[in-house]
Amino acid sequence: VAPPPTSSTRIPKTVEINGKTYHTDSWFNIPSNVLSLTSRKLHLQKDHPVSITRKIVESVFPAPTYRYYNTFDPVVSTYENFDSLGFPPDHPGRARTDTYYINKSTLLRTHTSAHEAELFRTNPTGGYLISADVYRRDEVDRSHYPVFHQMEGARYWDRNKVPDGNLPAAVLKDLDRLPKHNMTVQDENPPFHMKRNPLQPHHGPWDVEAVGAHLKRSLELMVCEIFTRARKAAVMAEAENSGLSTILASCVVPENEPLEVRWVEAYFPFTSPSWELEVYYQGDWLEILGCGVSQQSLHINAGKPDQVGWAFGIGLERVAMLLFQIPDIRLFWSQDERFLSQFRGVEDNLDKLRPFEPFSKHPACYKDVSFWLKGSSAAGGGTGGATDWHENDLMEVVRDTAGDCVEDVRLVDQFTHPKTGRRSLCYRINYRSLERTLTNAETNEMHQRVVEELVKRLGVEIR
Ligand code: FA5
Ligand code: MG
Repeated sequence: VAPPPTSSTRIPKTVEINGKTYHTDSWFNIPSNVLSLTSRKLHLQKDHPVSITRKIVESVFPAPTYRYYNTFDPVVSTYENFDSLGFPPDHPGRARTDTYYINKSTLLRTHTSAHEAELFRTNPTGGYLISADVYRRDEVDRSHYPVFHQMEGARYWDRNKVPDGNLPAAVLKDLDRLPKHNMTVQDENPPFHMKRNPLQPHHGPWDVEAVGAHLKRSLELMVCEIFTRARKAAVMAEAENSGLSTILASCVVPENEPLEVRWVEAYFPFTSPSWELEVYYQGDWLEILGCGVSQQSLHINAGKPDQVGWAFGIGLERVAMLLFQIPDIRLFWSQDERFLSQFRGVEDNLDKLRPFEPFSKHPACYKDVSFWLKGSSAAGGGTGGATDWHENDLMEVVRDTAGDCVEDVRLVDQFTHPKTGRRSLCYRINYRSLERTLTNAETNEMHQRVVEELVKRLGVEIR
């Protein structure tokens, strides 16, 4: 049953995305600022940090084994994005609070895995990489944006085409051909029979042992490549800034203490077992990708029941932020020359890669908004309204109204009236432009509009 439309969006009859027209229905929930980003394709914009990052990842997964797919349209069916991957009908990711729908059966992909079922059927080689823009309704802060880019990879082997039908032997032989690295890897996970991550009925333990080992080494090599380049860039910049010649600087790039990574058990409906790879970075473990041994049902449904292999998905912005030391995810969308010019020429010559140098940081301006939720009064007849509340709706109103002038939005206080049962929330909005200093008058006016839109679209009552 289609829920009523979120009050935050007026529904046009049709929308045009990348030259194609789609009919909407009551599921439609895409604000115009998000629609307008569907044509940007940062992963294909030469010398954009997202594109440079894509190239570096591609270099670790070479053709012809891996074939590259970089131009898939962001509009996919609900079936492709969820059902084909085994997402249960009640999976929270399907909700309209989390996903941008054009209509009930058509949406903006939330991940590159939406193309997995099709490529398992049609890709002519033993592996592939996809890079693409993906869309999620989400919170507002320096590492979340409703549009970001993912890279998906897969590698598989056909049981009937390997020597003696010995799949593990063939996979281990390929593993042996991969380069070694000197990272410190923590991996305490048993290779299979984990809770929620059972050995699949079509796999023997040695299949999983071998495929998992190939997967892990391949991804460790990728992370090693990225971090080695990031370190080299930082050292070169430091040397240049202190007046060393670049030739001399390139000789002093140190052998740093080995990079530390760890494998953590994870869960995805379309892999078993599944893991996430975390990197120790500036004192914290940072998740950078999800992966696992592909569910055999996907290969079977693709008409290739004898294929066995692995898949992963990585966030390109997250990697690019580390690689270039980019502090705020909004910067990727900047058309400001002071941003773009810093990366010119890097895609063709990765030795030119340097950390991003922030242009002057403009002052922050914090404004609070406190309100009672719609219909949350006991006297008003129950709790109906309060249960409709979803924070992402507020985030979207803020983005829609103040655009990229908002750096983050945080819940700072909440309160339920002991007698009436009404619920009150207080959010703190940080207004800060990346490109200029906002005037007081401008910020006040913007905040005023945000408050008015919250009342109009979400029916809250300002305190
Ligand atoms: C997925 O999207 C799975 N499709 C990944 C996968 C593919 C698993 C194939 C198994 C096999 P997840 O939602 O965790 O998983 O996202 C994967 C990566 O995308 C994350 O590790 C992170 O690097 C990046 N990512 C996720 N959400 C965001 C976000 N809001 N902003 C920036 N990067 C994000
Ligand atoms: Mg994750």
